[in-house]
Amino acid sequence: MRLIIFVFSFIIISSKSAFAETIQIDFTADDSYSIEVAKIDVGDTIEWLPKNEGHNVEFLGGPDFNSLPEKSDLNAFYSVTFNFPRVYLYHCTPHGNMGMLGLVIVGNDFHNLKDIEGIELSRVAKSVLQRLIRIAQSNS
Ligand SMILES: [Cu+2]
Repeated sequence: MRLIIFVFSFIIISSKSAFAETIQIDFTADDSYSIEVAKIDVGDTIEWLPKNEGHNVEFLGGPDFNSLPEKSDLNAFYSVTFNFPRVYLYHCTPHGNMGMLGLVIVGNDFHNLKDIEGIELSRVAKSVLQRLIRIAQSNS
C-alpha cells in the first residue's frame, strides 16, 4: 500500500515538471517584442532575451498588482515563471509610449481583462493593446 502511494505521488510530480514549458521572447531591432501575445499554461516560464539594445520589461498589470514581477534592467536577460492564471500586460520602459507592449495570457483566463483595458496608456499604446487583445481572443 505504501509503495502504491509513493508511485502515485511520483507520477504527479514528474508530470507537472514535464509539461512546464519555457518560451523565449527577443527584443527586436524595430522596438518590439518578437512575441507580442504569449498564451501559456500555469507554471510556464517566459525568458526575455536582450538580442537588441535599449529595452527591458516592466509589468503594468496582472491579477495582483502588488505581486507583479519587478521591472527588469535595460539590456538584461529576464525570466518570469507565471504561477497564477489571468492576463498580464508589460511594456518596455523607454518605448512603451510608442507601443512596445506585450501581453501574457496564463491559463486562457481573461477574468481581469477589464482591469487591463483600464490601465492608463498613451494613445499609440492603447491602440496596440486593443490589437493584442483581439489576437489573444481570436485564438482562445
Ligand atoms: Cu524598448
